[in-house]
Amino acid sequence: MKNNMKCLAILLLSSMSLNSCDSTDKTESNEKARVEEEAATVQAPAFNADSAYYFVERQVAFGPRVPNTAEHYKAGEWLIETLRSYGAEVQVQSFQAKAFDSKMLNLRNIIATINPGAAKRVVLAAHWDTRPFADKDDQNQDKPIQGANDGGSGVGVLLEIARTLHTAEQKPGIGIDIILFDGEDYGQPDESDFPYQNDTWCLGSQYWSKNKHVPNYKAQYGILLDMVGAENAKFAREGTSMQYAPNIVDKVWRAGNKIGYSDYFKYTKAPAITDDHFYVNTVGGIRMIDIIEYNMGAADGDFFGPYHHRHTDTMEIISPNTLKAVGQTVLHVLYNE
Ligand code: AHN
Ligand code: ZN
Repeated sequence: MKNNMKCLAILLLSSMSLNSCDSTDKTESNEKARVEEEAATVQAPAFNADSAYYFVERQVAFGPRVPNTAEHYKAGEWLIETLRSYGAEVQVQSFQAKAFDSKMLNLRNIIATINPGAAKRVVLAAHWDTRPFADKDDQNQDKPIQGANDGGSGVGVLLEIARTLHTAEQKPGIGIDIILFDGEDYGQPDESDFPYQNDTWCLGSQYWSKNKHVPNYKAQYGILLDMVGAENAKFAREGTSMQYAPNIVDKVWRAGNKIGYSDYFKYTKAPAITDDHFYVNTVGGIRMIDIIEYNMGAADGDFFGPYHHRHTDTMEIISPNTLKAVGQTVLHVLYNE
C-alpha cells in the first residue's frame, strides 16, 4: 500500500512536470488553437464511406472524363444534376482554354452553393476531369486513364459531403461552396514534343481564380481534395499549403488526428505541389490547402502512388476507409467552425 502511494505520487509529479514543460514550449498561437480545439464539442454527422465509394464508381463508369469527349460531357451533366438533387444552387462556368498541344478545350467548372445566406464561407474543391494519357505507364501511354483516384476520389468525397449536409438534421453554421474544377489534369507531360510551357496544369482553377462565380467572392479558406481514395494513402503537410495557409493545415491535421485518423494525416512534409490550390492562393487570393496523397520515401519517385497517371488507377485501388478518413475529417472541421 505504502509503495503504491509512492508510485502514484511519482506518477503525478512526473506528469505535472511534463505538462509544465509542454506549455512553456508552446507558442501562443498553438496554445490558442489547443484551447479552441478542446472547446470544440460539435459532433459532425457520420460520413457514409460506401456512398462515397459509389460516387467514385459512378464517375468511373462514364469512362475517362477527358475534355472534349462525350464521356466528359455526360459525367459533367450527372455531377450538376446530382449536386442540384441535394438542394445546392449550382452554377456552371463554361469556358475554353488552350492546352499545351494547342487544342482548344471546352471546359466547365461546376460550383455548388450550400447555405447561400451565410457570410462566413468555406470552399471545398476537387478536379473532375481525368488525364488524357497514361504517361507514367509502360503500356498504352497514349490512352486515357480511368482516374478513380486521380479525379474520382476527391469528387466522390465532395458529393458525399453535399449529400450528408442535405440530409443532416443539424446543419453547420457556415456557408459551404463546392467547386469541381475542370481541366486540372491536361498538363504537359515531362517528355513532350512540344516546347516547355508554363501553367499547363489546373486550367479550371486558373480560370476561376481570375473569374469568380460571384463578383468579389470571398471565403475564410479552402480545402482541396486530390487523390484521396487509395488504400493506405498518407497525406503529408504540403509546401504550397504550408506557405499560404499553415494554420488551416494545422486545423485540418489536428482534426484528423483527434478523430482517429492519424494513420492518414501525417506530420511529415511534402514539397510544394502545383495543384489547383496554387492558383486559388496566388491568383484568387483565397487561402487554400491541399489534402493530397504523398509518399515521402516512395520507390522510383512515385510520390503520388504506383498507380499515378497509369492504367492501374482503377476502382481496385480505392478504399472506403481512406474516403471516410478524409470525408469525416472535413465534416468535423466544417461543423466546428
Ligand atoms: C503535377 O504533377 C505537376 N502536379 C500534381 C497535381 C496533380 C496531377 N493532381 C492530379 N494530377
Ligand atoms: Zn493527375
